[in-house]
Amino acid sequence: MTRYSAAHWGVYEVAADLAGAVPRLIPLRADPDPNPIGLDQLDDSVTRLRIARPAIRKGWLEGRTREGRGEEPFVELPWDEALDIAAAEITRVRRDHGNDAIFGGSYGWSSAGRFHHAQSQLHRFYNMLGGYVRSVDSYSLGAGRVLMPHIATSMDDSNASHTSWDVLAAHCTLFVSFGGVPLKNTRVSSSGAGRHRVRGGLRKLREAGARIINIGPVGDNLGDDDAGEWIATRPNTDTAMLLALAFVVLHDTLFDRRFLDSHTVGFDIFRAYLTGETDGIAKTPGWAQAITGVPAARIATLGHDLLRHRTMLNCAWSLQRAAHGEQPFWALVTLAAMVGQIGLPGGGYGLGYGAMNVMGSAHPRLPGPVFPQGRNGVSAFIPCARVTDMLLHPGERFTYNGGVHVYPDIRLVHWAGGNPFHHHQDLNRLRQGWARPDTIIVQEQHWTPVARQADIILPATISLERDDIGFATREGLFVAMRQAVVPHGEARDDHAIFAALARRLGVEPAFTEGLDTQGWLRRIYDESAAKIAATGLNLPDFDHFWEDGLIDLSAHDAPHIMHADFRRDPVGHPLPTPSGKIEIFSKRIAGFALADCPGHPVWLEPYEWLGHDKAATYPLHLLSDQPERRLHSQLDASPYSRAGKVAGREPVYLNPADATARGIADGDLVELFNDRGRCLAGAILSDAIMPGVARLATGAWFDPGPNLERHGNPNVLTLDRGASGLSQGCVAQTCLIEARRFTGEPPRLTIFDPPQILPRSVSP
Ligand SMILES: Nc1nc2c(c(=O)[nH]1)N[C@H]1C(S)=C(S)[C@@H](COP(=O)(O)OP(=O)(O)OC[C@H]3O[C@@H](n4cnc5c(=O)[nH]c(N)nc54)[C@H](O)[C@@H]3O)O[C@H]1N2
Ligand SMILES: Nc1nc2c(c(=O)[nH]1)N[C@H]1C(S)=C(S)[C@@H](COP(=O)(O)OP(=O)(O)OC[C@H]3O[C@@H](n4cnc5c(=O)[nH]c(N)nc54)[C@H](O)[C@@H]3O)O[C@H]1N2
Ligand SMILES: [Mo]
Repeated sequence: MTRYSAAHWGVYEVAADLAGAVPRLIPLRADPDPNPIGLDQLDDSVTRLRIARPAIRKGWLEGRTREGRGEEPFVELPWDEALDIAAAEITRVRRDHGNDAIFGGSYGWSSAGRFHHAQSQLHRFYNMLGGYVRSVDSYSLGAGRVLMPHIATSMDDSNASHTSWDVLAAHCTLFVSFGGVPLKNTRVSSSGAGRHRVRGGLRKLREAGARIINIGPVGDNLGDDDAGEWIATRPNTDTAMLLALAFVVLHDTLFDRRFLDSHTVGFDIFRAYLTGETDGIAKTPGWAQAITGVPAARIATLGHDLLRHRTMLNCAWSLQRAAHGEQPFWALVTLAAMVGQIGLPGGGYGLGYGAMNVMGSAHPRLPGPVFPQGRNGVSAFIPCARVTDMLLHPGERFTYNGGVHVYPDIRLVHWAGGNPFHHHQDLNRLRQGWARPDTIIVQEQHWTPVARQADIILPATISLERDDIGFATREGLFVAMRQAVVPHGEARDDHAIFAALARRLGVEPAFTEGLDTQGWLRRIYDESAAKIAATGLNLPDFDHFWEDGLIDLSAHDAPHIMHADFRRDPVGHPLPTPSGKIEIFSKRIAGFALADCPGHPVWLEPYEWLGHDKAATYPLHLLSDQPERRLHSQLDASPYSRAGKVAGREPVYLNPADATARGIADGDLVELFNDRGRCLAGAILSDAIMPGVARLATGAWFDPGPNLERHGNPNVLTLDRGASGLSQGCVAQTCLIEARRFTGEPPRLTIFDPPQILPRSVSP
């Protein structure tokens, strides 16, 4: 019997059951392009940072202080005592302030298993108690998730219905991608990557003779063996480029309105803007050259090419993690509609072919197992990236998707399965907000930066220490994740932690429904299997699945073309927009009357960019992209992640011209800074990054020292502001900085040392 473990970064086989020895992980044999990220999950370097026992920050334990978060030592307690204290605090906050003083948004990627999904467990727990303040949307797609249902279809639907790679290889002759298709990002899929397909997909496309063009500030974004063409553009200016391409298409002899007339609404209002009738500015290639830095002739040639090929226009998600992030997505869909190939094989648009492994999958789309969360009795919510605003400004108003809402007054934060000291922008500002609630409870596996910022820390098991089911949309596998090792120390499953809290709070029967883990796994599997049976596909029963370990659905693969039904019959297969068509002009969005997101795609200046006055002081645009050797901050202590560091810090990629001008050589320790913060990084000089741009991946564990983050966490530099009044999405990619060589004595990294832990006896 083979044991398997599913993780966001891939499926692994757990090799050998030698008594006592730590099992070895090997990639799934069926995976043509395995991902090394997850192989070190049981490595000593990772295990030594596990949290062994419940602990409470000393000042909180002794006097309920708020000061000292992130600085004081922790005191270890027996589980029963820690749970009693946590339950009493939840009770106090509910009684004195109400459930809407509890923030359970708890954003983050936690683990891939469908039952032990920490947020789902947390949400169900608080729902049984009457509810909690939730968060909506994602850091990944803050602007996209709000915009897309108004103009085409939801992001979930879009992500699961991209034209498959086999169809692209057979039909597409021009693949134009803003932000490229960085293979590093396709290493993972939310809820578990199966077979890694994108390297092969890109290669087949290229071998079939398609031209592949990468547009953006980073040149090596088309895979390892695939040079492609690179058009370097200034960060955050893609909308201007897209508008100029639309201008060229509009004036081309091959431009044909038929698709626009039959499948879209509002083109003429947009056209008046494009030609300058409404604002006096024609969005010509010359106009765009001044903004993007791309020669007008290059834009014009590309614009004409779009109509002379079977063209797929794609855009990375990063483009919408920026000021006015709605605009590049909207402009891309609009341009694709003008080219007229949406719904044709190999043509149209893609939103994120390079964002995750799932994009372009031909595996069947099936309803997987879900752990039911129940109903939330609290209506207050925030868009997830407004967390610091909420903590700092209770009672203040914010706009979101056409409504006006008020930030709640949070007294208790309970986080499980996410790392805000990884994911949030402007971490120095987050620390100010984080100091305000009375109490912070964190459930974590490792002494991560967020674990160290807790008052009450409850240690959770990792996937390999518990039974679960792995399943991800269009990844083609059900995985029986059988426990492979015993839990570390006294770590407990998140479900067990919440069940124990629920017992103390009188809601255990509602929370567990009398089922244990095996009972739940059976139930959520059977529910999923019943839904799938209704589509004509019969899964084995639970016992056979559990015994076999894997269900491989790839025999049911089928080529897929996004929007094919809609193209064929827009009346019979309307889109879920108000008009049923693609909305180039959205009456609904126009009705929200937002200056920063009007009714059709527009160019709006980013809050910070290379064309901004601020660039005189901070002349480098910082891109903080997804890390190649990790999933966000997970497994940063692993040998694989650490092998990518330079001078012990996260690498920052600089153009040799920018580096030389600052006296920075390859391998130097550098300081990156702006008004918001300062961090160290290790320099890598590269011609694949355009002058004026710096690239520092996310995920180095936050290691704050006095006025200097020691490890290379870009979020001490990034801007914490909403993308627009529509979405309030995060704007991580809108950030100016300056760099200089670091000359002092390099401070020691401390974040990979476990924190100071005191025995119980020193406290009352
Ligand atoms: N500057 C900048 N910032 C960004 C981005 C960017 O592009 N630039 N990207 C953003 C994006 S797209 C995202 S999605 C976010 C990601 O942000 P997060 O999802 O918050 O990042 P992770 O490091 O994956 O954090 C997951 C945490 O959950 C813990 N965990 C894993 N499994 C379990 C479990 O079973 N139980 C419990 N209790 N805990 C568990 C892990 O130890 C880890 O600390 O970051 C965002 N931040
Ligand atoms: N290995 C690994 N893979 C991951 C993740 C991870 O942590 N590790 N995280 C996953 C998650 S949660 C998400 S949401 C996806 C995110 O997927 P993306 O948003 O696509 O990922 P990024 O790496 O942030 O950005 C992709 C590329 O966009 C380019 N770019 C940045 N700004 C601009 C711009 O203004 N214009 C243009 N044209 N290009 C720009 C950069 O060159 C960058 O390499 O990745 C997923 N994949
Ligand atoms: Mo993400």
